[in-house]
Amino acid sequence: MTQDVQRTLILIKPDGVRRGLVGEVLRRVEAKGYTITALELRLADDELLAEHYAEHEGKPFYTPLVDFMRSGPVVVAVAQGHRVIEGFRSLAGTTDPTGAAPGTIRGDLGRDWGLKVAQNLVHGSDSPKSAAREIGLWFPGL
Ligand code: DAT
Ligand code: MG
Repeated sequence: MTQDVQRTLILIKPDGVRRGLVGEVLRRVEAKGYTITALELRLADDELLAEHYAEHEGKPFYTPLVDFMRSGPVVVAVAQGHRVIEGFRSLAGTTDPTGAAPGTIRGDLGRDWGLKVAQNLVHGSDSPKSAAREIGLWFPGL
């Protein structure tokens, strides 16, 4: 396999911060062997979240999603490593935490709380293009 060192944007969402799971999520990223190259706790504003979730604008869960994402601080991180974009998505598990596989962050630690938006603890970029865009948004100049 050819070397493909990538960077990905990871968010620990407000539910993860509130529940005290920051260390657990970062532990899993590091245990997998990825390197954390940027890390910050931040309260995101509407403008940034609108950019970040632009692809979901107009969907029924869009407004609840943005409201949820600014309901408390998020941890913003960049992780680096060979195929880390796919690798972190695999660590995170599928979007709906109820069905996410045990062993994944969402599968082990998340659940459906019966709300309008899925609270699933983490975000990870889904492609090299998204990763470049999202890292530029959250860490301009990085
Ligand atoms: P992912 O975070 O797995 O990349 P996504 O980009 O499709 O998922 O959606 C962004 C977030 O929006 C997701 O983490 C949780 C929420 N969400 C997505 N689809 C949803 C749905 N059908 N109902 C409620 N919330 C949803
Ligand atoms: Mg997504």
